[in-house]
Amino acid sequence: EHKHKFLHELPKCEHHVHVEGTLSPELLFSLAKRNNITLPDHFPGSVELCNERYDNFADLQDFLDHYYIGMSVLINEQDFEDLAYEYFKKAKSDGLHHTEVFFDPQGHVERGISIETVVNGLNKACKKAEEELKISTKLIMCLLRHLPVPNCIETIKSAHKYYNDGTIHGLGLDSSEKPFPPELFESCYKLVKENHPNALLTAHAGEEADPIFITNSLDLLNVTRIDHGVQSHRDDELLKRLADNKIMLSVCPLSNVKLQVVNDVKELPIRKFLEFNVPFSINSDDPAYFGGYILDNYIAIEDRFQLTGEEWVKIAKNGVYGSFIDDKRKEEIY
Ligand code: ES4
Ligand code: ZN
Repeated sequence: EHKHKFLHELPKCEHHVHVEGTLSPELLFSLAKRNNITLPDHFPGSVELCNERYDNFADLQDFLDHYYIGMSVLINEQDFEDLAYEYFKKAKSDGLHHTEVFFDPQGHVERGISIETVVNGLNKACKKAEEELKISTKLIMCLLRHLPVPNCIETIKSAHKYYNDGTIHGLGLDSSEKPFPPELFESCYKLVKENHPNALLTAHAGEEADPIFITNSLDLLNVTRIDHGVQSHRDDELLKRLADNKIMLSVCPLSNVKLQVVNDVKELPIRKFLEFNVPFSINSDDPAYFGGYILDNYIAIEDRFQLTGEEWVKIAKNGVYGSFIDDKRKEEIY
């Protein structure tokens, strides 16, 4: 049945998936109908036209322009629950054990959907997935870096109660990278760190931008993980630092191809990361838009790099070790 039985059975953890990026064209149009949403004229008008559009993103910004329109069909708590639970079922069928899910509250609050609606719906899906699918889940709130810092601060304040009651477990930073460097968000990360010292801090860095964005995210935002981080291969000192401090990179191979960060998966610095002992995990990012879920991303790496069984075990163990779960859960998974 499974051509890649070994990869399917390998215990996989996902650390980089945007729940809004799991919105398939099918679900998008069905929610548009259910919620009476009229999509703009320039938006692809069918599942087929969406899939064509998804093969032709020029870069990150071109993708994001489409993505923020797509999420406008998400209105009610039930929509968020349905969205997340569909993803959990699919990921489970790929052999996933644990997932840390990003969401963008500002992308919803700015169109009049309350953070309560978003978080309640997502949290219901998380609880159901833990009970029925026996996977573990964590929600990580991301700040949209193209929005003003005061808006980000307000978002954090509105989320304090969810950090306190354990519904939200971390802070991330996403959206357009190059014009909005990490140093802009120092006060945001400080606010979360001071109020919620156990929250996981992570940030998208070095997806399209220079490795200095990674260094500054470590130095100024105090993150303990880097999302993407593939540009780190241009700075050997940085690679040593990532290895020495066990900073895990959440790499997203199919995303990097679709957004033209690389021309082919074979250009990713996977061999260099292994050589330098930089921990990394393999992730889907926005699977409904980038042509594959977590197992497809593992398969893409295997097809290009023919890793040994030992190398795959090391990657899987690094993913478990780098997950935001307690030691008991880590042992259960591996
Ligand atoms: C994203 Cl690939 C990527 N990069 C930055 N922000 C994002 N939000 C959703 N996908
Ligand atoms: Zn991402």
